[in-house]
Amino acid sequence: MKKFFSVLLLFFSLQQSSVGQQVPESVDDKVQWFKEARFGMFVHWGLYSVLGGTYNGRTMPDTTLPNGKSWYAEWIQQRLEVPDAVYQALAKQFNPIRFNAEDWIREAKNAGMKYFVITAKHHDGFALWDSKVSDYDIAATPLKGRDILGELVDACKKYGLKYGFYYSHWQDWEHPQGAIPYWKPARESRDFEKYWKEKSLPQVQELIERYDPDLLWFDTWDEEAKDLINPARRDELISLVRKLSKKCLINGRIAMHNPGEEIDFLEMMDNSYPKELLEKPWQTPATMNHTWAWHRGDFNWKSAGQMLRYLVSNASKGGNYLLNVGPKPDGALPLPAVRRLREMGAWMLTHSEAVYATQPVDGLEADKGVVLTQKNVNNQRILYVHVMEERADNTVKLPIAADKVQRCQLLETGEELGLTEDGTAGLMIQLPAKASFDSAIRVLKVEMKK
Ligand code: JFZ
Repeated sequence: MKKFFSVLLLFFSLQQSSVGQQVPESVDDKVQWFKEARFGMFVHWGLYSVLGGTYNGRTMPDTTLPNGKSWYAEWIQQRLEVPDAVYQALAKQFNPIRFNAEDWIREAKNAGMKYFVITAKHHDGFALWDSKVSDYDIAATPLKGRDILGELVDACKKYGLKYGFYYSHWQDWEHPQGAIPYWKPARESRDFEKYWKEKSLPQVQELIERYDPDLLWFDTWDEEAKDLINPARRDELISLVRKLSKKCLINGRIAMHNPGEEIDFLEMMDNSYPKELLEKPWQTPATMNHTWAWHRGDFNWKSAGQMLRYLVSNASKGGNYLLNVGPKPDGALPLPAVRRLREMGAWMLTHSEAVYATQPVDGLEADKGVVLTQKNVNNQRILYVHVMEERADNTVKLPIAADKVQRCQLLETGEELGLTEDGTAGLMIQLPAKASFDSAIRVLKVEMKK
């Protein structure tokens, strides 16, 4: 009987820990998954997706655009000066009949992604969930009654992905006191505090209470944000998040110019890749083409191989790669994006052990076009040599002594590779014949002697 009870007790405590909110033991602990994840999916989806880069016969980029360069589809309201009323009425047209949360998350999972971040509210101010704070939200669309974010969260839980939300805490083009782009004349009463208190903070609170996210992705980038998102407001928002969640990570763009010490990870500039090792965990948000949200006229697709090289080179510096997809207004993912996700996933299928939970290798110079990651498995050091370019002589040099190496294999197939000592230069590894590869990156697995 006693035994029965203790088994019962054990059963309940196990239940507790898997069902209830997992409470990390230390601050460091809660960031651990992020440090190991390496690859995530970013999604920009909202009313701007309905326009897909075109308004009133004009398609971005357009020579009349202010400030030339970016023609992100999610910026169309500003870029093509869509009147507020016209833009906000797009809510009635947002009817994604092909939206299926599991389809999206399965693509992310199969690509090898470990987390998912979606624009709960972008700069336009439209909330992708039914917000008590504002009527400018999903409830104003034909989707009324559907909980899009909830469906995505459930799918993430089902497929084992961490999840989080982009929330534009600074710019809000709908709220009369939300911040707007610098080229617009300042709003009459610049009572940002009003917006902050009645929309920004309460919506962040809603997102946490309703969906219990693993991370929040805040966005500031402009000089102007410095005054509005000053250290006091930054810290106010951070304390709110900390008060409501033990696990929710906060990114550095909460206050890009002065993120402070309390944030959990750094956010690189868009599509930018640091050269050196960084103190904090970090990630690069990146696009597959130019735009973030879906744009009918953006054909600047990067190849899967190129994106894998970004992913791996970030991993070699201890960082993550948050790769964006812009779903169409009907909820389908664009096919060029899907093909790239699947190609990347095919590579990850046989190479992910060289990516997830690896460490950078400091102080070991590899050949040009070659990057390194490493991990310890049962006290054995394993070095992964990512060969990202064709090698003229089909060999790779490594500055380590041959007698330190136990075994060197091609990761994908397990084929053992020939090693020769290359005098003082170290080790010369012979790659298999080129003809046997069609992959963007060949990975050598070098097991070091214990
Ligand atoms: C911001 C948004 O304005 C954009 O729509 C998108 O959501 C992106 C992920 O983030 O855009 C930025 C932010 C920072 C820089 C450039 C664009 N930056 O620092 O170079």
